[in-house]
Amino acid sequence: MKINPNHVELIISAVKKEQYPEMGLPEVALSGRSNVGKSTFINSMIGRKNMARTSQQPGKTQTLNFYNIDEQLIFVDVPGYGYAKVSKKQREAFGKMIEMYLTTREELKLVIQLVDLRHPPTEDDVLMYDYLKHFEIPTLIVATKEDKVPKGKVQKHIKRIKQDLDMDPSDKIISYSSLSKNKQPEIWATIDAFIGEDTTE
Ligand SMILES: Nc1nc2c(ncn2[C@@H]2O[C@H](COP(=O)(O)OP(=O)(O)O)[C@@H](O)[C@H]2O)c(=O)[nH]1
Ligand SMILES: [Mg+2]
Repeated sequence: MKINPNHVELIISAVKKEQYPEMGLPEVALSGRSNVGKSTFINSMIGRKNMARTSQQPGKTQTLNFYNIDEQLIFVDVPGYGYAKVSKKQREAFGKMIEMYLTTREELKLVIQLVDLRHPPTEDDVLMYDYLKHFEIPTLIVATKEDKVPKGKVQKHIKRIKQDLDMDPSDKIISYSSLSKNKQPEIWATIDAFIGEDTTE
């Protein structure tokens, strides 16, 4: 997919369902721990430095942020899980909103779950992946911050992530660096394959 970086805009930071866009565009949601690099990932994919706001304060993104990507798809930046400083009540409220979105949103074609290539998945990462599989939500795992892992160790870390997540063999995992943007074509091709499904028939 070719994206014009100038044709990217934040449609809405939604706190409730009624605010979700009704443009009928396919949606790709980003999920992952706070600070894993979701906003940076979106920025790197669209070739913009500051479209999705990256957080100095982790856990700050507490809304579902819908980004119109060149009228071709919508990236949805989902609040990061596993952030301790959010109150339990707040957490439950976000949890409900995210759950509703993930399980009922027809436009949702793919969840890209970001994990940190440097470390084994956290308990929250495992829970999130299990959740996605339970609801049969198409998933791509992107193991990010690849630039911080020595080249010779990348495969070993990928293997560990696959094992710890008990990954479905039909799901794909791609290591990625939002700085070097290596393998961006492969990620776009994967996104294309998932969002293209409906239009081919
Ligand atoms: N070295 C490196 N740093 C990254 C990468 N992706 C994100 N970061 C950094 O990780 C921090 C958290 O990123 P952010 O996008 O705000 O995470 P979010 O909370 O998941 O949205 C920021 O300081 C980013 O610059 C990457 O691929 N490589
Ligand atoms: Mg963010």
